Amino acid sequence: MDIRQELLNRAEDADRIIYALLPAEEGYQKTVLEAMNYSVRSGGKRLRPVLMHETYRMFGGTDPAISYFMAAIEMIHSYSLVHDDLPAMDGDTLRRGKPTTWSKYGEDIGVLAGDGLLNYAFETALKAFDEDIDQAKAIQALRILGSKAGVYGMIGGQTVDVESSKALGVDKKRLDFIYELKTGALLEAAMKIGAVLAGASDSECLVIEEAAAKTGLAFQIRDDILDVTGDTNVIGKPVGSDERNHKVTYVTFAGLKQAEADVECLSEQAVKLLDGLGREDTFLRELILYLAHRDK
Ligand code: GRG
Repeated sequence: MDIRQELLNRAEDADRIIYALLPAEEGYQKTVLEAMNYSVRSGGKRLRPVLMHETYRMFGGTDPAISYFMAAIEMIHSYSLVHDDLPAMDGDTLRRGKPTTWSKYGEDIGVLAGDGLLNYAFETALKAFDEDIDQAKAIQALRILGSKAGVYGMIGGQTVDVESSKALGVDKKRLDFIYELKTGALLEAAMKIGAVLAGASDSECLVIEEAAAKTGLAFQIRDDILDVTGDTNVIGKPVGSDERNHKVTYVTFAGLKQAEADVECLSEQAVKLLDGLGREDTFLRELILYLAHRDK
């Protein structure tokens, strides 16, 4: 399987689903709607909806209502990037090779576009209830989405990250906490929601959550490595920013070589967990291994 091409194909499928659920750019509030759609449409690997869809398929899910959750998780991911780029946080002007939302629309609209996307994500996920869907499973999926994106998930991780980069400093335990929540939580949500909606058992959902956590940690360590060894033209944002901002990362603690080895090991552990479920899914397996070696 050409995993790179296969991921592109599936990302295109995800794009079609997500774009169809974006809000119309009309009315007095048109500017914020445009900025929201700009943020979502500006590219990205669509990993979270693709992981969700594939986990759903792995457990035999076929219902199109999954689409609303796929779009919702990408909207939440996009909002997190929009807010992360704001001057109050990283102050970045380039993402995915394009101007960041705030640098194109202004800081005020940047804040509102992020807020709008977060809220619209839940408005979109709730549309699943208009379809013929198992309501108990959809409620469970909503709970996962809310908690993994919230203060006990991604926002919590981002908070500790922001504080650590200011004054408090960071030790390895704190860094693990940040990575688990800031990056891992949303990947866990993606895969767990796929599993829950497809009717996986509680124990299967736990295995998926653990595999996703390992994938998330490997993904973030790879991100740290790319900030040292990556190519700006490929990544679409400046490299070397961690060092410029005196940011302590996994590479700081482990060094490049060990970090590379740990990414490999975590990805293999994630794949082993999936294999243990006894459900054939070559794409998911290959994707996790590919992410360990990604160059963007
Ligand atoms: C502002 C609440 C709030 C959270 C921000 C996601 C995040 C938390 C910050 C972005 C910066 C960062 C390095 C996050 C770690 C996760 C990560 C590597 C995000 C980038 O995800 P990709 O590579 O992005 O899937 P694309 O562009 O492909 O969608």
